[in-house]
Amino acid sequence: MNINAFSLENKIAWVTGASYGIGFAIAEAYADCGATIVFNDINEELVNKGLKAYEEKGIKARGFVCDVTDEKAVNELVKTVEAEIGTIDILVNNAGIIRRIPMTEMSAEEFRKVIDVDLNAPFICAKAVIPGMKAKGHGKIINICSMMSELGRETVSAYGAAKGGLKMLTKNICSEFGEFNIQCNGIGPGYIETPQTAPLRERQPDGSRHPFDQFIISKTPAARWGKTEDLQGPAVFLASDASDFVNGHILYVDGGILAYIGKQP
Ligand code: NAP
Ligand code: GCO
Repeated sequence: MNINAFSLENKIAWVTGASYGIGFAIAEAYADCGATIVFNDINEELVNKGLKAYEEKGIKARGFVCDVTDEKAVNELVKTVEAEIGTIDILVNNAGIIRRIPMTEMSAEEFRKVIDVDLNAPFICAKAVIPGMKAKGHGKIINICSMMSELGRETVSAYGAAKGGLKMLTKNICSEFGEFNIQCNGIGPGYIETPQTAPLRERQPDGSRHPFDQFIISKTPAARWGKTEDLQGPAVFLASDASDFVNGHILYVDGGILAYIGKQP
């Protein structure tokens, strides 16, 4: 087998919302495999924070202030990248938000906001990069889904609806553009230690673990939360030539939660 199939040399990767967290870890892995990194975040402070973090890792990334829900701004970003760096070979739709609110207490506006960032924006960003990928004859689109693409739980109705829709958007991009050698797959992280899940892991006043933290440990065969590094290998695989015949697939990187009924209390 040609192990260079996992190389990302001469590839341009755009990872959305990648100043820190899962997006940063994926972009770092891509850079380690030879890719040129482009990332965006929602404000200049975050972009500068990200640029500093990439620099500390020896990565020369290009950062853009861009709200992924703003189609005009997204198209401008892609146009600038294509003019100044080159056609985007790899898009990772990573930017996302969650609002943990009981459904009957959630406003329609709050629901729409989550759908806008977590589902509409991946559509906007994919639509922006596909023409370049078609012209170049290849492309990789990776949507960061979730276990909530498969399961529900209290207080995350908007997030689950968005991530379930993102799973199906992944399958539709696969269906519509596979003939142009564009592969669109998803990564479904389990429970990962990032700022987004920090509230679920906060120590209790008596120093004990958060009840939800204990719950996730009991539901995970690996008996631990995931780390962003756990996602790097799967993300490189889906961005590389090694996955050219993998399309429309959601790769769950969850330590086995989705396969496990949970440890008996
Ligand atoms: P995170 O720590 O909240 O980071 C998300 C990043 O996206 C932040 O930099 C955020 O900026 C940015 N962002 C939010 N809205 C944006 C917008 N409109 N335009 C541009 N950037 C925007 O999240 P994470 O834990 O790294 O998660 C990254 C992705 O993985 C998300 O899609 C999340 O749903 C998914 N995921 C996470 C887990 C987990 O356990 N952590 C598991 C499964 C899936 P701000 O700092 O301004 O919010
Ligand atoms: C939650 C968590 C999850 C994780 C992830 C699981 O509140 O249940 O935030 O949604 O972020 O999506 O795959």
